[in-house]
Amino acid sequence: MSTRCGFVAIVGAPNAGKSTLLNRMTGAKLSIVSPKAQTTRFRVLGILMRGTTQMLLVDTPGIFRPRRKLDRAMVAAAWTGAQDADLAVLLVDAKSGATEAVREIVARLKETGRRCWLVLNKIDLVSPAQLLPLTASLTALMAFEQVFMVSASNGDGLDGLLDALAATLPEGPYLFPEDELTDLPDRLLAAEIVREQIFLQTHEEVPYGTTVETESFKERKDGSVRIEATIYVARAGHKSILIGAGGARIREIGAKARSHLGQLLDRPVHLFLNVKERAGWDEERARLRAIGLDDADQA
Ligand SMILES: Nc1nc2c(ncn2[C@@H]2O[C@H](COP(=O)(O)OP(=O)(O)OP(=O)(O)O)[C@@H](O)[C@H]2O)c(=O)[nH]1
Ligand SMILES: [Mg+2]
Repeated sequence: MSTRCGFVAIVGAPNAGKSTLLNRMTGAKLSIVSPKAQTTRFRVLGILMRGTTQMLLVDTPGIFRPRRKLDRAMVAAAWTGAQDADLAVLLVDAKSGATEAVREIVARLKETGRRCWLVLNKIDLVSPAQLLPLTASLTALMAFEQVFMVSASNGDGLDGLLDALAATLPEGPYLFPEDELTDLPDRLLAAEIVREQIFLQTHEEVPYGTTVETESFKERKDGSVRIEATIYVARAGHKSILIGAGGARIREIGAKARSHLGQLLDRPVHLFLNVKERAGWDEERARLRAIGLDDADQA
């Protein structure tokens, strides 16, 4: 029996719902999600079996005009994801529509000459009458092979999308064991879950000026795991906001992240967070490497 296997990169503007889509399609929490733009910072692989097809779904950082080294590495990681894939899926927030940011991405996708499908997301937020003109304005810019309309949050339209993806990927052997979900190491997952809480619980510049690194991850004899993580902040002011009055904010970040990680790792978690001020971390190679942005992404 012949099998199929291939990479599908999910690309788009920040906040389009790419990570929500990856999680929904794989049925697992692999990539963190928040209502804020620029949540995802590196490529996240989700492995999904559908019949005799192994789909390798790649969530990528939102594409925007980068300023900092961190931003440049994020955007470069997104384009590398698209470049390395058999197929790119451009995810567009149907509510925001064909914004300038989306148009710029389409122009660049067109230049790459990659196979590309258009997927309109968040259709639960718009009236069906708005979808046709939006599709028309985007397909006028580029010849997408196929167009789908979905809601990553409630799952509408995803079955059709998954069936079509499974059928279009090239024939070939599976590249990963069939029961594998991702290649994301637990240490990185732990840091990401802490960062997700920072994105959910702090505002303005604070989440963008923050990175999280797992310092130690130790399995204990009683079956629990002890995790120590450092939160680097770019400014002293951010440190006091993160810690909060009497340590209330950092306690809440730790409590939510610990409970979430306990579910994901399926065992009790002891989580210790340490906040350190480190001006310029977002320009430091070592910090970027620690979150999986390799040198190739730092052009
Ligand atoms: N109503 C609705 N909200 C959605 C849908 N998909 C995603 N969202 C919400 O949109 C916001 C952004 O979702 P993410 O999945 O983090 O978006 P992203 O494209 O990964 O964003 P970046 O990583 O910042 O590029 C979150 O608040 C999601 O809950 C959808 O289909 N419908
Ligand atoms: Mg994301």
